[in-house]
Amino acid sequence: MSTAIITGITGQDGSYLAECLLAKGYDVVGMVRRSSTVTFQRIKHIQDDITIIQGDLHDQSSLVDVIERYRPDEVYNLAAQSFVPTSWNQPVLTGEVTALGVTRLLEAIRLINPQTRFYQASSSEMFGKVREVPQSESTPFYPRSPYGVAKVYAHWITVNYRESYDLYAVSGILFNHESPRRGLEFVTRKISYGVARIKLGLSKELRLGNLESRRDWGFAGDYVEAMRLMLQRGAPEDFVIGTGVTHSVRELCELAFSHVGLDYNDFVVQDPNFYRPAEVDLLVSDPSKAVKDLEWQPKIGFEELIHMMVDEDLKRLALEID
Ligand code: NDP
Ligand code: GDR
Repeated sequence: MSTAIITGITGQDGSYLAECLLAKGYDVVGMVRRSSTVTFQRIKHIQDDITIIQGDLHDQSSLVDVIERYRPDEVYNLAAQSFVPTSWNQPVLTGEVTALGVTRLLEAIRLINPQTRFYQASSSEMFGKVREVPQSESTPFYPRSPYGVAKVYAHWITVNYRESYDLYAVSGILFNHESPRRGLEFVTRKISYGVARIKLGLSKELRLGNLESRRDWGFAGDYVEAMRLMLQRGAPEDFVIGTGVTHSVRELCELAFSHVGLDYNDFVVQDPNFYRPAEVDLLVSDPSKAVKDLEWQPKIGFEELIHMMVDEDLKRLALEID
C-alpha cells in the first residue's frame, strides 16, 4: 500500500485529493497547521480514514519530522496562501509560505527520503500578462501579483531540485478549478453563495469587482485526478491542466442567477474595492499534453459546475435557516 502526504488537506483540493487517493487504496496522511479552531469542515466525512499530523510550511523541523515519521511514497504540496488579493496585503507572508515553504519541504525530502515523489501545486497565475494564447508548458511566465511571483519561484525550485538532485519532482500548472467546497472569497463561490442568499431572501445585492475578467474554469474533483496521474509516470514532467475554454465573470453571473429564475442586472453591483492593482490577461489553457500523455480529460463542464455550486449553496443555506 502506498503512503501519500497531502499538505493543505483542509483546503478545497486537499479534500478532493484525499478522497481520490483513499479510493485508490492509499494510506493518506494529512498535514495541518495548528489553529485555535477546527478547520476540518471539508474532510470531516473522511476524518476516520486518514491520519492527521501537525506541520507548517513556515517551520522546517515540523516538515523534517513529517517526512521522517512516514517516509511517504508521494507528497502533494497543496498548502499555500492561495488568495490572490491577500497577496498584495501580505506579500511577505505569501512569499514565506507559497514560495519558500516549497524549498523547506523539498529540503526535507532530499535529506531524509529522496525517493519520495513530489507534486507542486503550480498555477496559471504564473502566466499573468500572457506571452501567448493559449498557454502551454512552454509559455514563458510573467506573474502579475505577489502570489503569482511566489508560485513562479516555487515552480522553478521544483524544477531545480529535479535537475540538481534527480528527485521525482513535478509541477502541475493548474488553471482555476472550483466546487461547492471552494472558499467563500473566490469569485465562483462568492457568486453561487450570493445567488442562494438572494433567492432565499437573506440578501438584496451582490458586490463584485471586474465583470469582464475571464478565466478557464473547471471542476476541482476532475483536477485532483491529474495530480495523481503526474506522479505515476516513468519520468517526472510538468503539465498544464485546464479546459481550454474561458468565460467572463459576467457570463458566470448570468448563468448562476438565471438558474434560480433571477436577472443578475437587478442584484449585481460593481464595486471598485474588488478591483485588483494589476490584472492578468487572457488566461486560457492548452491542455493537449495532459490529454495525450496522461489521458486526462475534464468531465464536468462550466454550466454543470455552476449549477452544482448554486444548488449546493441553496441546500446548505435552506438547512441553516430551517
Ligand atoms: P485553499 O486555499 O482552499 O487551501 C489552502 C490550504 O493550505 C489549506 O489547507 C490551508 O490550511 C493550507 N495552508 C495555508 N498556509 C499554510 C501553512 N503555513 N502551513 C501549512 N498549511 C497551510 O486552496 P486550494 O485547495 O484551492 O488550492 C490548493 C493549492 O493549489 C494551493 O497551493 C493553490 O495556490 C494552488 N492552486 C489552486 C488553484 C485553484 O483554482 N483552486 C489553481 C492553481 C493552483 P488552513 O485550512 O489551516 O487555512
Ligand atoms: P483567481 O481567482 O484570482 O483567478 O485565483 P478568483 O476567483 O479570486 O478571481 C477570478 C477573477 O474574478 C474577478 N473578480 C472577482 N474575484 C473575487 N475574488 N471577488 C470578486 O468580487 C470579484 N469580482 C471579479 C477577479 O478580478 C479575477 O479576475 C484562483 C486561486 O485559486 C489561485 O490560488 C489560483 O492559483 C488561480 O485561481 C489559478
